[in-house]
Amino acid sequence: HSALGLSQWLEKQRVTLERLDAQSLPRWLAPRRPCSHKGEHGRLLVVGGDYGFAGAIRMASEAALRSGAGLVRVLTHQEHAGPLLTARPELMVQELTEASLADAEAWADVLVIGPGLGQGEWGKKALSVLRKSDKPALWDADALNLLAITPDKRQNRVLTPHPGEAARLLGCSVKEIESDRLLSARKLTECYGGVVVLKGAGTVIANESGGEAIADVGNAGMASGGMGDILSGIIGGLLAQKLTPFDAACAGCVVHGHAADLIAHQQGTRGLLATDLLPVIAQSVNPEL
Ligand code: NPW
Ligand code: AMP
Ligand code: MG
Repeated sequence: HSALGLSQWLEKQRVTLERLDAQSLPRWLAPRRPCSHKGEHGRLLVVGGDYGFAGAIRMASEAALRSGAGLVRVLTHQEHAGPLLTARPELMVQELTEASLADAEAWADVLVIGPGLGQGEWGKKALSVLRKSDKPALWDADALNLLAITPDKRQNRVLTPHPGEAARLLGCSVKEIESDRLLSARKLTECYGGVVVLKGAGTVIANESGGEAIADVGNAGMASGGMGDILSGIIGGLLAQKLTPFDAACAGCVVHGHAADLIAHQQGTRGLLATDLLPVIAQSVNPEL
């Protein structure tokens, strides 16, 4: 991936953190047991996709399937259910209602909330229900914007802010976040607990017990809409496969960036689409090949 420039850039920034790249993947992603079954690979619930953002929930839930989650269930608006099922019949899609949310929360091993959730009453209500759950969870996008308004702290949660969301969570500017990305990630774990994935070129992963690493993968082709929604699905899918929150975050960032690098080597960075990653995630998540 050095041809894509990230490694040299990290070198210049004098980054001293543990650098994770495609070579690291086998430590988290052992080949599957030949006799395994779908229940063993986890039940994941993905909630979001308000009007105007239906693509986000599709990208997150498809990425979760491609990262190997056993079963992926989606709760969204009724109008988005049909197109989602046509695109990806492997998904189990229902309208988001009080009853479906209670049922799906009880069914799931892991929860992903935020992609395209919006910050209106619809999204707020879903988040207020799921924040009472003690199941491992990934919060992204609007779940982070809502968390900034009503903060809490907990351990078994992965937060995946981009610098704009991180600035909202810490009540500071994007410039301050970017001036010391490791310090920003540490402050975020201190305030909110769990694992923080501070996204951007050289994504930083940190937890409160001092686990810290940087993803030395990815490229500027990833600076395009939907890329973060794909990452949420990948990390959610890995959590469902019982990786610890810190390992799921580290492995997920590497799977994501490595998939984008495989594509960028073929077609360059400009014009790379988030959905281009979907078929390549399977390659990235099977490092024994
Ligand atoms: P600026 O001003 O652009 O430079 P928002 P969002 C800043 C859904 N999506 N470094 C940025 O700065 C998501 O899931 C749906 C520095 C701006 O201030 C969410 O639910 C899609 N600054 C919802 O849309 C595809 C950075 O953050 C702000 C930065 C809103 O999410 C798109 C922008 O962020 C999208 O995923 C960086 N690296 N990155 C779909 N197809 O359905 C960001 N900023 O206001 O949180 O909006 O990220 O687009
Ligand atoms: P989001 O802003 O939520 O869509 O997330 C964007 C995703 O793309 C994150 O995983 C970022 O780390 C990644 N990304 C964006 N720009 C770059 C870049 N220049 N180099 C590497 N990764 C990037
Ligand atoms: Mg995002």
